[in-house]
Amino acid sequence: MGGDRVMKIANAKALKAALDRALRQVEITDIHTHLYAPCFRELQCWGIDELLTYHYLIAEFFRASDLPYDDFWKLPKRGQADAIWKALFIDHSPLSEACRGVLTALDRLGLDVKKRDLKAYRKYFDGQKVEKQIDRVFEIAGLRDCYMTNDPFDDLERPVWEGGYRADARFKAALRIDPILLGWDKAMPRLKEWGYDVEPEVTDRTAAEVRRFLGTWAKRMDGRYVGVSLPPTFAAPEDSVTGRMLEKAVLPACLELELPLALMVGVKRRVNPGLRMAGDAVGLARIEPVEYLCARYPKNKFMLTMLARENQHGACVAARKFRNLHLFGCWWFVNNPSIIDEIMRERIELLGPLVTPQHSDARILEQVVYKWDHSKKVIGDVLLEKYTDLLGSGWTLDEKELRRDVDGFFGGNFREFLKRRL
Ligand code: RAT
Ligand code: ZN
Repeated sequence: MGGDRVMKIANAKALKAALDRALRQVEITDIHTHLYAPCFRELQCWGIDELLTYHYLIAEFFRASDLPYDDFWKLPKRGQADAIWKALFIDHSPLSEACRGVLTALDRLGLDVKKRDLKAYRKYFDGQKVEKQIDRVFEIAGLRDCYMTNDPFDDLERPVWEGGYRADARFKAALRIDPILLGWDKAMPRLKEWGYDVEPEVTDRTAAEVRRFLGTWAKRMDGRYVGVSLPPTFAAPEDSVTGRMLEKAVLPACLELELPLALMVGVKRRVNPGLRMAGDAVGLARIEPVEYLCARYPKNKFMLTMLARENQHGACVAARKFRNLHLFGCWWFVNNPSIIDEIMRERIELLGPLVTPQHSDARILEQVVYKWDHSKKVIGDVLLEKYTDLLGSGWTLDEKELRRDVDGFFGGNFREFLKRRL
């Protein structure tokens, strides 16, 4: 019986008000983005021309225009943005999620979208300094911090890590290892060049050297997890370079470094190469490789997000079976209100509150504004329904408990997972 008595939530109106407050005040940890800390300078994309030339919009542009691909790619960034603005916002209504996102971001930044005045938007962004813009965007989006995607094979990013990196608590590192697992033929010569004694085959020596490489980079970056995006054909166990590298090098390194491995499964790269980065698509993956990894490596932690809508249910069931598996995000083609709604329901119904329902995948700074605005709305609506059902059973709840849950959904659960002992 402490003096700290918290009022129970008494009725539907109080529930809605408490939930709205919790959602408004929650400080979000965005666990997968392509944003960069300020020291990476021009690697961080921001502003209206970058927003308009986001690869989601480029894919949509080519459906609305008959401009040949190469002619588009030859245009300067502003020219590309002009073409996209005209095709997707003026000649057609900007109804898609990616188009609506641009408008939400502009609106929340205080720009008048009714005017459809691209020149005025450019003028506004031209007058901003990126450091200040980061502060402003983080504040509007309600972001406490985010995880970057950090690739040691990226020739623009690597030099910053090797000299000039300045930590910023808002930007945490995640070591991205796609080249090691999916492009060993190209990664191998680079590792050799950097002084690692590696060969095309995953010999014991090569695996040990890859572990050394991962350890060096995880420590240099203070990486908080290791990540890879995988094709729908991803298999484990598998008698292949990928399979051997995963089990002989990556998982032992993750265990030793106490870092989870984030599996992002289901992307088919370059289905339409003419679209470049916008040409990736989705395929149905199998859940068995994830189950195998979680069962075979119970001391390793795994994070999982899947790209196909049809894979979401299986992913929830897998997460029920393995406490070393943390589900996160509605990734890319499933980051749409109708699908977020469905996935959020599935996850809550099968897993209760212990998931991370969303990450932004933002590449352009201002995207976090819309990605979180739109997702919070959908997640909030589902939560309202679920808490209403809960109160309908006769259960009672106070605002502190509600906040605990909401904080968990938007970052707390992930932090708990990172700390969890297995
Ligand atoms: O969502 C995206 O922007 C994709 O292009 C990918 O980067 C994907 O999220 C990934 O991390 O592989
Ligand atoms: Zn991503």
